[in-house]
Amino acid sequence: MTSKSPVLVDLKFDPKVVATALKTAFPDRGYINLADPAHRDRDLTAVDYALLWKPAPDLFRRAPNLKLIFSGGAGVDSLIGLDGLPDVPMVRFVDRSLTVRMSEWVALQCLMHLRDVVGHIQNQRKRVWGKQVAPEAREVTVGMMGLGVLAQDAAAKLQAIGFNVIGWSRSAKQIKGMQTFDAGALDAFLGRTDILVGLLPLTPETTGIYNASLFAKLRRNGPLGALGQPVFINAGRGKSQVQADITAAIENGVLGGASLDVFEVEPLPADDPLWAHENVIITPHDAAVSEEYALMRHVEEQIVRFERGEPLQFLVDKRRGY
Ligand code: NDP
Ligand code: OXD
Repeated sequence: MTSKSPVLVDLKFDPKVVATALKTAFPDRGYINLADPAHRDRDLTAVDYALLWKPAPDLFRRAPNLKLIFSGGAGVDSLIGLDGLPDVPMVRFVDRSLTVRMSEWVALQCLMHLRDVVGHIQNQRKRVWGKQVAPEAREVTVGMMGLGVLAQDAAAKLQAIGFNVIGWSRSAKQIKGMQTFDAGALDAFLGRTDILVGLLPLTPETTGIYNASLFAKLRRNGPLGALGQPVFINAGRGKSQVQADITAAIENGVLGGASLDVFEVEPLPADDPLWAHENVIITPHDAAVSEEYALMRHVEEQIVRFERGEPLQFLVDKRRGY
């Protein structure tokens, strides 16, 4: 009987959490965890599988016989384009818990802006009784840019709250209860959008897509109460946004507010002007973190499928870039 290949793990997550999750993972094949000093110098030439998030630059040279690569996250932009990336299938992380967390974050941000939570907190600190009459969610249109796994779940939850939700994606889609627009209909989509939610992967086409010209096409004088201007929310990738344009749009009133989980440079530098804007909500790329136990289970399940000759799930189309 041939022995099973261990799983090579190079995840730039919290090393303690990864080590704990690995204790019970891959019992019949084992693993090589490059974060563990005891594993660091192991021979990787016979390894078939690698689970990666921001891997070491020499990883593909040290592990030249990989058959399958797993992304430690839903996004694969940090893997695609890496020097030496072998031409083997790549599986990304799609997981219930990650999806649910993202939907919670998106719903939270939409409600924060709908109900001007920041304004209320400022009033509270000043002991001001500043009553506001917010629009109802149904009066507000949330436009989702990207209609993949995460955006579709978030959209359903926003609809349950009452928002009117529309969506835009590369290929045309039919989704119950939602007006959708394909790539060629971007301007029509933007012109109906009060709260823009970005859940796009980072590819050459989506780099810098959230810029001044796009913000200027969002619906103006919409129902967003005290704000009156559209809001931009992004949890996709930071390099899809032109950050200087967001700052300018907030300052010149093209945008009434923003919620950003991702940034051109992470961590967001301490001197970035976005930190200081009262109507910008910043979270440190933690809208939906990968849960390590679920990640290991997902990798195990896909390896079992692979070894049985069954089709893999959540395959990345490397040509498209996501
Ligand atoms: P999916 O691959 O399921 O969906 C991507 C969507 O974007 C699809 O609808 C796709 O269109 C659309 N799209 C891609 N390129 C274009 C384009 N050029 N023009 C128009 N639409 C485009 O991804 P997920 O929903 O799982 O994840 C989305 C992204 O969220 C990830 O790539 C990652 O960057 C980010 N993310 C962020 C996290 C965080 O904590 N902030 C956590 C997890 C993910 P089509 O349907 O036609 O293919
Ligand atoms: C991901 C992320 O892509 O956490 O999963 O950003």
